Amino acid sequence: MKDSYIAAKERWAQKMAGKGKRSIRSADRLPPGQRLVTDFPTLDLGIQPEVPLERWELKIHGKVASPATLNWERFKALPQFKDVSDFHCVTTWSQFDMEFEGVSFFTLTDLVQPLPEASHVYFKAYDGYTTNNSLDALMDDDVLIAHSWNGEPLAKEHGGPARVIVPKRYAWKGAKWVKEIIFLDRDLLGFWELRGYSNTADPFTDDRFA
Ligand SMILES: Nc1nc2c(c(=O)[nH]1)N[C@H]1C(S)=C(S)[C@@H](COP(=O)(O)O)O[C@H]1N2
Ligand SMILES: [Mo]
Repeated sequence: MKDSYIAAKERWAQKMAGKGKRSIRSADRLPPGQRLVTDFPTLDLGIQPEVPLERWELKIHGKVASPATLNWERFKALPQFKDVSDFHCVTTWSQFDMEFEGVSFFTLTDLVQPLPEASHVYFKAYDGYTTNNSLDALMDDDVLIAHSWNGEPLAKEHGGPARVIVPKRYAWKGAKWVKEIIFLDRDLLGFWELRGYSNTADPFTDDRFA
């Protein structure tokens, strides 16, 4: 078991126990080339799918021991996780102190049990969008599937019923209207990753394009 994984899960356990530390403010908090906004812009492919809660499903499968298809009731019955993070879009806007609530990625991996060969994760969304992440990038204390933002159910334009939040990556790495989470034993590029965007997408190293 990797030390970085254990450390991240420990930080997450502290947050789940209500003892997590808030992100520390510093002069370096805004990544290079970004400007601060407060109006949470929306970005999508021009489609904002309407997914009624009674038809919503999240299918989690691939290289896992216990695949799961969650309906809304089962998803909301999982341990709930609230966290505050900063949000960075590759089109140069960032917004600080975004409070998202949902189900943490650690809770999902505890549920489906990724197999040892699982190394990457591919996300599919209800609008046809796809994106990918390494499993390492997701096994962090701030990654979640969010259904609420700043105390309100996530609006449709921001990916409601539920979206993925990966704060340490540019925001295109988090699928809005998430529908499927597929664990893989190899990498598979998503929509923007196939179109010239960086596969690692680290805002703090200006890592925008491949
Ligand atoms: N399903 C889906 N997810 C998506 C996108 C999309 O077009 N479809 N756009 C991505 C991009 S480029 C960004 S910056 C963020 C924008 O989230 P927001 O519209 O809530 O600001 O969602 C990401 N997730
Ligand atoms: Mo974006």
